[in-house]
Amino acid sequence: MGVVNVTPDSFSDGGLSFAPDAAVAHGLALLEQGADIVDVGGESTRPGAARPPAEEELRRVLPVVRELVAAGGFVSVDTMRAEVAARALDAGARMVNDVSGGLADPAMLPLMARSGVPYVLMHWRGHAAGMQANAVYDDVVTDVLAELRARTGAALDAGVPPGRLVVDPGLGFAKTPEHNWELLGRLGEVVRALEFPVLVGASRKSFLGHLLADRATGRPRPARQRDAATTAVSALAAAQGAWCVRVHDVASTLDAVRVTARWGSEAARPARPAPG
Ligand code: PMM
Repeated sequence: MGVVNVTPDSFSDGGLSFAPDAAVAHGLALLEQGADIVDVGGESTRPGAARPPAEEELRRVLPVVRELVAAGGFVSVDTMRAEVAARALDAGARMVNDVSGGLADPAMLPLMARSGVPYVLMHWRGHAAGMQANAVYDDVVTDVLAELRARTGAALDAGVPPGRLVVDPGLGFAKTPEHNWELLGRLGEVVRALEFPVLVGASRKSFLGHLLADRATGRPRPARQRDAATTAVSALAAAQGAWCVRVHDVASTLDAVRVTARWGSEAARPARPAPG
């Protein structure tokens, strides 16, 4: 899944695709590189970010969705608002990526039940403005799994078909770098515990910047220089059974997941008989 942020303030690309034309060109480039899905979002979710009004989110997202659909792309809309999701689906989007897992807008789950498109339900504990204060867990994997199960339960109760649900541990959302690493280190456990496909969004996130901090100054690695690390996470996440990785640089991640798939098919082959 390639990321198309139509925001002036995204941490990872600093508003590079804010103009609709630039966002469309960027989305087309990601499709050309081999993205199976392009994820179009008009609200920055970085810690501390203020929310745009719904009209502004619609203004950002709809023209970009329309153009990418017209070009034949499989478009997902990254939104917490049912109204934005509904309008994006009308414009041809075929999937909804809701970082709030249906918590931000009570109209979202009923909409997902009616529309029947795939729905990504992420682990979330509140809006960006105050979310890092909620980064408190007894055991991050156990707690995230329990909260995700509560959300998938709510979605099923609302009538969302089980075959349409995708879950996401929500790296960086109300999580410290330690929490993110523990979720990744135990990703196999997360994948096995949930009966739904798992999406992982680690791309360019600040925990990678901290890991790769400059040895002399201690300054975190800037967001746009975290793609090699993201590629490594993509390969490892795929090896642990992730269904999808959400990334800014599609080309490098596609290579990584192809290597992982080839490696995995070899590892799964029955042992060859000993020579002679
Ligand atoms: N991260 C961001 C935005 N949307 N959606 C899902 N499902 N999972 C994520 O981890 C996720 C997301 C924030 O990152 P960005 O600013 O690079 O888009």
